[in-house]
Amino acid sequence: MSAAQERTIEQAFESARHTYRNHGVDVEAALRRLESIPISMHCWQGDDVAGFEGGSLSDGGILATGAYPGRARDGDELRADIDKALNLIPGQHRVNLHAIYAEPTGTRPDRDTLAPEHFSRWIDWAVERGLGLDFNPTFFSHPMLRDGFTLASRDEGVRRFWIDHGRACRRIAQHMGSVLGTPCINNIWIPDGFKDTPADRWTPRKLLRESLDAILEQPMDRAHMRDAVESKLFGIGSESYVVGSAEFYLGYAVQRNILLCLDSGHFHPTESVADKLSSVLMQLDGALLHVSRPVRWDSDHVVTLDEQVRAIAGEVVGGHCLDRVHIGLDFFDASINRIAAWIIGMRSMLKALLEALLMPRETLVAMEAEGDYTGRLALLEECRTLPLGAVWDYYCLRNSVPPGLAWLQDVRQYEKDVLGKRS
Ligand code: RNT
Ligand code: ZN
Repeated sequence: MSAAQERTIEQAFESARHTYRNHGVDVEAALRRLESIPISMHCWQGDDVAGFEGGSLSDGGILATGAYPGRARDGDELRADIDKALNLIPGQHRVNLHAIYAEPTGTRPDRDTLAPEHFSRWIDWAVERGLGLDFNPTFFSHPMLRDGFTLASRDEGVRRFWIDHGRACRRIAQHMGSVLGTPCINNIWIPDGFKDTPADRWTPRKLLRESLDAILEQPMDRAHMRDAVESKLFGIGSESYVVGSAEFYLGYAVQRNILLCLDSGHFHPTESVADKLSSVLMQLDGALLHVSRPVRWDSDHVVTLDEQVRAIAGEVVGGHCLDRVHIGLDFFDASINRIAAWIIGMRSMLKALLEALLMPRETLVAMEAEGDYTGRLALLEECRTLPLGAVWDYYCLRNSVPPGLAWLQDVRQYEKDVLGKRS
């Protein structure tokens, strides 16, 4: 970046700051706030949710499509790719792992006997970089996923295996959180469900409740780990019935006082996750977000600055619940450069938060309170064309990452030097 380009960005920022100030918005305060918001970047975009277990079994109704070259094949490659991405994203963030990314030395333990030491390489790496970690048990892509069922299976042996996996993962999360000094969120998502019309919707849900109770039995220190549960509407192979539905987990999270995970691809297309936040947070301490981009279905496209993401950011910021809502991303696109996918998704989420922080919220709320809905609509519409891009570029500059599209060149170079050499 030349000195002249930097000056142009600074000038545009000065002018933007002026514009926002005229709307009563303190841009400096917004930038400081944005700097303090960590986004949990999901490791699984880097390898198409394959993991390191070596099996080729991709199961459980989630599917990465595409065959773009350069997928990370082991922990060293995945960490190098994550490093590359994080270097091009402003701010200090977190990394979200799954149990399939264990790196045991010697014989590989099965998932029910995983332990913290199997993640020591991830933990050392996170310590070195000052990164927080989040975690997920992996209830898919495994032979013990029987006929589409895990924790809700009618087979006691199957349930037992997955309960032990769930327990092991909570211990791993607790360890990660205590070493890193920031609570590790351990999110449970299971694929269980029926392809076709069930005759009995009750038994699997009873079994799921029992299994979850067994997993959560052991009390853990909330300063080190937090439990979350993630619902789903349908999946590939569970089109007619999903055991862990939205209502099931909402009730369960309230009853157990744990976090509810809202994935933006897991609801009917006209439902709004943004709207759900103020409802669920009436009863719950906190929520976890899996920000995703469903295209016609739960397709897990790369997050972009679309209406849904902007609405979510608007609610989290406007509802003053940044400390209660943990923001994570969840998408996996194997048809484009995977590092670019992370960067586009993370930067879009941050732009959405910045936009929300720059809203003349007090004015809007005052208009609403006075019944001035005309003014509210007019101002909201005006906000769409405020100079967000100028503030964003300046934010990148001051956080020493490339503004605008300048990061892409860097990623293309890495593709040439590193990704292109992977077979
Ligand atoms: C699946 C859920 C779940 C997974 C990840 C890999 O529909 O969204 O969160 O995407 O755990
Ligand atoms: Zn998800």
